[in-house]
Amino acid sequence: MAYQNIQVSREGQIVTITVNRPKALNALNSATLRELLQAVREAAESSRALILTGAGDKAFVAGADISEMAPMTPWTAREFSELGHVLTAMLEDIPCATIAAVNGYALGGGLELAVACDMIYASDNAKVGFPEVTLGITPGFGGTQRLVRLVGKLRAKEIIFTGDMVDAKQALEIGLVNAVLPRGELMAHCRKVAEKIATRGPLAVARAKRLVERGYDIPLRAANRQEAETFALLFDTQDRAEGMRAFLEKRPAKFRGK
Ligand code: DAK
Repeated sequence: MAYQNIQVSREGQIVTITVNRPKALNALNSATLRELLQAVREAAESSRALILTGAGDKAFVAGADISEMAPMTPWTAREFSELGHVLTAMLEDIPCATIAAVNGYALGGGLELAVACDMIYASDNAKVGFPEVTLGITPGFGGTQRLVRLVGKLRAKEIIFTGDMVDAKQALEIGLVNAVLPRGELMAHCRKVAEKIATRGPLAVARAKRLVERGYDIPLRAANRQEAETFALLFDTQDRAEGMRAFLEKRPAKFRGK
């Protein structure tokens, strides 16, 4: 499919999706959200890892597109918010690993995309935050709920209530990003992580992702039961047999996702 607002590239098992509206600092309008939905769905079916980033050297995504939001009615705002919720939930639900390469501003809806990814790596010039309250609104794509789960209530409320930006170093200190890289090294680092994950057992990675995501919101004992069941089920797979045989034969495993 030809996209107007994003670019999609593939290297082996890794798909990179770049939000490509650099003149608007890659702000998300509804057309971009729809294209992202389509591209993420396709990547989920054909790849082991997905890297999400922004075009240019200034921004990952500077939020929802304010010029599109300004004339919205409560009803169209609700529809817009739903699109963002479907996209962020899809990033959590798909079996492949998702990595946000935050190469500059990740604000509002941009940070909401990042915190829905499995891992976040930031360039040293990155600035993240939720400026929604400066516009008289709240985050609308799940940001309040995902941020609090990552950094805890005190820090989440400070970020959301003040609308202040947090720089890359502070973001690392509070556990909002996995690592900070010099800006020229960000994409290479993300690719390296993605390539490593792509060599691991794909069923195991997909199931581990699901266990972490689903287990978070249910009691520990129920989550641990799910873990035990998943662990047992994977013993029925060819990949499990291959992984253990490869270890005993002192060679790299060749996983087939079966
Ligand atoms: N939307 C539209 N255009 C944007 C934009 C945005 N979010 N961010 C930047 N731009 C545009 C600017 O208007 C400017 O366009 P021109 O004037 O050149 O035409 C161009 O990008 C370059 O921006 P600046 O000239 O401002 O660049 P600076 O380096 O001076 O400043 C900045 C960079 C990131 C600090 C600044 O651009 C900025 O503050 N941007 C806005 C950040 C922001 O407030 N983002 C929106 C967050 S709110 C909901 C659904 C969703 C959401 C909430 C509720 N429901 C429906 C309930 C989500 C909301 C958000 O994401």
